Amino acid sequence: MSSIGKSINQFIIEQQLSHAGSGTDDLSGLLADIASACKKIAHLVSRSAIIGIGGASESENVQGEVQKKLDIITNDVMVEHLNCHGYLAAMVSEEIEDIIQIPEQLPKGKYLIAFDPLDGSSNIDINLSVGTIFSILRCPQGVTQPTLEDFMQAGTEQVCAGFCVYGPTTMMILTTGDGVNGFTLDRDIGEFVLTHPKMTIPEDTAEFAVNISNQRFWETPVKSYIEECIQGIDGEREKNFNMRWVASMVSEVYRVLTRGGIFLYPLETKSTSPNGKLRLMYEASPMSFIVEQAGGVSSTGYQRIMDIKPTDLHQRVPVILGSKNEVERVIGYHEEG
Ligand code: AHM
Ligand code: MG
Repeated sequence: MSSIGKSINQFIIEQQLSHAGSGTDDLSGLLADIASACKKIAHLVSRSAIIGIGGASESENVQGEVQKKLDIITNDVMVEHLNCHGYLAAMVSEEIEDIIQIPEQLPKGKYLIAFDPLDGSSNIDINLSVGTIFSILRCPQGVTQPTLEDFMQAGTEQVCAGFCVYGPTTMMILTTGDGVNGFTLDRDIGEFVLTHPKMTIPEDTAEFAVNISNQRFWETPVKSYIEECIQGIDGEREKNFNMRWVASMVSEVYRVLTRGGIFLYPLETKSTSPNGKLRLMYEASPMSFIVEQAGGVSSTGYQRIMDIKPTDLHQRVPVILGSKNEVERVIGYHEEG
């Protein structure tokens, strides 16, 4: 029987039952809370101009970036939806410097979460897609007040990763390590329903995404690769490439999941942000889990991103992900030096 149209909650519960064989655990409850938060965020994003919550705030986040009003509001939405049902022991957010502990009077759970509540938020005011990215980890047993060390887990330890895109439609993309499924928010019934089962990334592509204005900072392997894409049919590749840059990772990864492609935010040797721009725990790591589960590859150029054990909550890493053959080609250039 087709599972198209199944609600996200039903889908997760059935997936858990089919694997554990015994019953569901807190993960389905936690995912239901995340879905509720994302529905609220979708609503706020679509009404931001009408209700006067567009534009910049007066504060900066831990990375010194000016926060949008919606960065702060959506962070609060995530925290409020996720801290009260006893599924989590603590949270990490792009917008908050330290670990967010669950208030003392509330029950603690067995999971940890890292999230970017509104990725690509520079796009809000120009009416382009933005999104929410999250990564779920297990909290070490017996820990009720998690510390930095408890969060320092490699991407391979993730229990679940997902992201939501607030675009022409609102979509949630999810993996629990058993493939990747896409759910569309049906606003008539207020539910995410399965519309894109078993998403897979084509192994080959002729489309790349990179912020080419940073070209002067890249290392030779990335410079050479992008140069050969630009040369197209006249160069070594003997085929033409197309380029896209939305400046919203959720949209770029969604595009890669639907029609293939390669996305790069590489190492930038002489810039102020030498490790690239993207954050490991709530951007690179969850996206890498999703990309690998869809048959793609995700690397810094030198190392599989899923293997990196973080040393800091807001650590940045270079990201090169997408269609297998293309990413492996770039990794090959890094190996050649
Ligand atoms: P953000 O979390 O502050 O929104 O930054 C992350 C975003 C990604 O979604 C996107 O890939 C990148 O920043 C775009 O960077 P740039 O401004 O260099 O184009
Ligand atoms: Mg972000």
